[in-house]
Amino acid sequence: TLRRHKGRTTVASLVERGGVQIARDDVVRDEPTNNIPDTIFTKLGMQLHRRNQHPIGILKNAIYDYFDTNYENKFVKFDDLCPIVSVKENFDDVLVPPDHVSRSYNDTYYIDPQTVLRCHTSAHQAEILSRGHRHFLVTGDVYRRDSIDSTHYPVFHQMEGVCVFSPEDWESSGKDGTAYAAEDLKKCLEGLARHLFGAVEMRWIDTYFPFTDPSFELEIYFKEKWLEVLGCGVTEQEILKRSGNSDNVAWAFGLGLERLAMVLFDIPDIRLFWSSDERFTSQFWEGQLGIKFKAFSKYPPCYKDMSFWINESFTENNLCEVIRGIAGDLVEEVTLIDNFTNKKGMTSHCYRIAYRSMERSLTDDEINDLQWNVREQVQSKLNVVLR
Ligand code: FA5
Ligand code: MG
Repeated sequence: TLRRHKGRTTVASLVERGGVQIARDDVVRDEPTNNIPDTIFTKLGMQLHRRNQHPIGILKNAIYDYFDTNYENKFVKFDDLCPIVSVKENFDDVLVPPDHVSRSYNDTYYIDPQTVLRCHTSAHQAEILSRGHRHFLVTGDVYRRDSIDSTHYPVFHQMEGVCVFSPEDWESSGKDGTAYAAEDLKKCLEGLARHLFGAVEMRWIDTYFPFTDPSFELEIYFKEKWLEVLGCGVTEQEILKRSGNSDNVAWAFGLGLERLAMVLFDIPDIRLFWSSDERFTSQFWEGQLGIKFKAFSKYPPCYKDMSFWINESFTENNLCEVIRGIAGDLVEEVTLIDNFTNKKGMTSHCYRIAYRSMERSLTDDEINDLQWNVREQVQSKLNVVLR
């Protein structure tokens, strides 16, 4: 493969990642229109959800089983759609307003101004509906600029489910289409949670999505906290109308597969899904849902604090991206621990960075090196003033 550095070359290099071919042009990459770092780029095509021995793949197959059994194999499955999609597919087609924050370069990875790494599997809803499908599941890797902690990672996996009803489905129920679909949706997902977990504490939260109304989130009680595992709702009529379903009603959901797998297999940190350490990978077996992960290490974390005066363009996502660019999966958590504004109106933030390897002990030298690099790049790339 051709790789170019610096220099104003216009030759794009073709890079292939697990069947995904993309033109990669280092000139374009250096423009602000492309905000995809190498740590993310190298995840394209890994497709953890298609590995039958990996917790994400095992979970996907278990959810398939639930739908096959309860819906007589009606749900058509897609798990190999390209994660590189148009802005139209990712946002416009699911009615995300033009000024919605999720469209910003701070939240989404852009390849160019019209092309993104999908930030949700909902990016495929409209197209598949337009092709005439009425029951389907879409599984895939999704990408988001986000904060750093044990339940957030910039690449994760979602499964989308869509189910379309026609008037005859709800007319005999005495309910209107929306009420019928909302009730069916909750029943379906509660059944799925029981299929996966048996007894588990869960609760529904009302929320907002541009593409559904009403909208809900399901939370599961895990390690003394409520963990959000999915978003769902009754599909906005406009989406159905555009796809030739004017008289119909539908529900849709988007599951966070890592979140569910963390609960199911007792996996304490989301970074572990990316581990190739045999002590992780060898613990899971195709088709086996009952396995509880045995932590093979509790290496000590190391905390480093860092304070700086922010500027107007400072965002926590940018900070996290810089830190991850240097420390990769050695960074476990980034937390704002102090925040104040002085009399001159200058705002100072203090962040605590937790470094910890899942696989080994880190040396003091190694951590000091990382932290030194982080300080330097935070200063130069984010234009903040270290204190
Ligand atoms: C969505 O992505 C909607 N597209 C879901 C949806 C589909 C709603 C269809 C209605 C109809 P949300 O941003 O809440 O919603 O993400 C869905 C799930 O992905 C979350 O509940 C969570 O389980 C998971 N998730 C979100 N961000 C992360 C992250 N950074 N790391 C790991 N999992 C995440
Ligand atoms: Mg509405």
